[in-house]
Amino acid sequence: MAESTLIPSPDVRSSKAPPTPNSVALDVQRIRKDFPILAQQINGKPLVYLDNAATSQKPRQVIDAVKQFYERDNANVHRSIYRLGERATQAYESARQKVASFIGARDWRSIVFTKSATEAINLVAYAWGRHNLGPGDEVLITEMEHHSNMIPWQLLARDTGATLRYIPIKDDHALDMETARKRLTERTRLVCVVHQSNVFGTVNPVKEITNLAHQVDALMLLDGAQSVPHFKVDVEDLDCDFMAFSGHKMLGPTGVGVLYGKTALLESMEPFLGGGDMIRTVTMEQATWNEIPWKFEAGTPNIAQAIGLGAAVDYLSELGMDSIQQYVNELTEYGRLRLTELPGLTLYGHRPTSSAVLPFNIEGIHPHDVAQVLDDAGIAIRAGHHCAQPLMHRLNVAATCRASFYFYNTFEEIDRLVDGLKAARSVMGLAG
Ligand code: 7TS
Repeated sequence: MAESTLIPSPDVRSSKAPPTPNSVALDVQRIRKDFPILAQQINGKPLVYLDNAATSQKPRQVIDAVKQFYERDNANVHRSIYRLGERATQAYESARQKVASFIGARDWRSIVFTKSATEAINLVAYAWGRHNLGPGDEVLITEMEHHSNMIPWQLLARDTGATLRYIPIKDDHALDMETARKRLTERTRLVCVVHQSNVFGTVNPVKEITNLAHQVDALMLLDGAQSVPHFKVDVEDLDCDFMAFSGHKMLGPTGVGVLYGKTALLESMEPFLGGGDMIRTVTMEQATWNEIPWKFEAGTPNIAQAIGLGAAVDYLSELGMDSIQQYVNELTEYGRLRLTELPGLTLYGHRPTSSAVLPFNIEGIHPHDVAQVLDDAGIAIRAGHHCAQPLMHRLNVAATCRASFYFYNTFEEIDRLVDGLKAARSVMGLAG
């Protein structure tokens, strides 16, 4: 690691004093009471959950919405004339409208429920990519992508003969926009970019990239898996053609994700999966398709999970995305400041545009050992390649530790993390 070409984030030791805890309008102690899981002890110590980039915890309001659906309204959707069926359909479709308005989509028909961000991206790769791309066409992605926004394009290139190209990152871990401009040509048909990196927390200049993509008539797909939970994302303002995200990273249940797509595009696309509900008429030989978005929702959807996601959106909206963003920014900045107290610690990431995630390594300790020692202290962080192996390769490391925050985390929990890391150094016999 000593030979890594990485540059650590700019010196934060000289930055101003830590922010006053809870300096924005979030009553975090009250908020924490909504999250039953946070009240537990691990190994005799209060749980400190700092793996929010992997999945968020769920407030009682979301758990109750799912429970209430199963206890009161459970029936299949879009097919039953009886009351329960009507209530289930109404609740499912109302969740869709909540999601549409949460991301600034004018038309609820733009919202396709999938099982995850991963499935949403694959939907585009199959239902658009395999019918529109061939040899000579290019898909442009970045070196910063999660495997979910990389493997579907590798498979698409393999199956269609299209070429997959990359926007590299610079040594300061920001996207190399100069190269991006050069690689956007008339051959580029689709550009797929992570809005906020799950490894760095970097927020990429996606509006600028969308403009560049549209100048060469390429479509723009945003991976919003980390951004949508953390700040106000407005698809109309960004003008992206597609956006994928997951419910479970934004307080919702697992098993539900979203594909946003411009309606004209979705209408022009072939179906992804075939089955019930996605058809209009069927004969023994052929079929015609349902209207969007149901054309892309074959079979019984994840009804309870979508309803839970609707409750999650209500919860986030009530707190306010701007307050959430500001509080998490302050937590991240405080974490960054505190982490640099530790000798031998390298922080990765492009500081001015990153938040919510702190990736780091401590010289002389394997990331998995760090995570193990922290777990003994009740602190959950991630250690590994974060489903971004090419990025790890670029950083010249096999893995990193990663602490990732959400609005229910506290400044005291960051202090616990730092104490845990000091303990890890001492367990490993490192001086200082
Ligand atoms: N895109 C990004 C940027 C992600 O961070 C993730 C998951 C995905 C796509 C895929 O989401 P899924 O819900 O379909 O799995 N990220 C992580 C992570 O950082 N640790 O565990 C999962």
